[in-house]
Amino acid sequence: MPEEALIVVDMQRDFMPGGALPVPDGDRIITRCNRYIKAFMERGALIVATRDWHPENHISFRERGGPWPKHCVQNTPGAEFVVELPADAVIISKATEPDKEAYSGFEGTELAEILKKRGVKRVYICGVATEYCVKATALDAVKHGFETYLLRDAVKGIKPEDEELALRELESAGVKVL
Ligand code: VGL
Ligand code: ZN
Repeated sequence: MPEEALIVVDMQRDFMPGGALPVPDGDRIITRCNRYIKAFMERGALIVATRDWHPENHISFRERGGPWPKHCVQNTPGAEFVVELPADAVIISKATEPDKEAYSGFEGTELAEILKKRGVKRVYICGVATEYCVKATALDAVKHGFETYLLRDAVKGIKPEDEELALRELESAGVKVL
């Protein structure tokens, strides 16, 4: 049983430059994420990829008074992964209900149960955006009792100041920033 999992958060087209809700320089961590995916596969870790997977009328969209432009709509090119995932990767779709927002990969999903069932004790996290979905996922990982590591060189935030605050908050919560 794998003791470790790599959780790749929301590495999707709409979060990259040119997408609907771009993370500045988000594309600069694609290669690093791909390298981590390979390295973790080679050491027998479970590979998990979360994806933002919104219905057309999601509550977080501006049309409904939410903070974000329409992004990562289910089964559209903007929702596609930009990283290379193995065939046996666990794909976790989140924020799939019209009236519920979910930044964390653990929120409203089976992720915690899947990790526990597979014997995972430690999780390593990379992806976007640091101060939103990466942060929420890492905080929930700690809450669920996983030893939690953040791969600093393979995350990217929307605003550098907010990203710094998020990293400090994560460290206070017990996340080890590598
Ligand atoms: C995210 C804003 C809206 C993220 C998702 O993946 O960090 N941010 N939806
Ligand atoms: Zn979203």
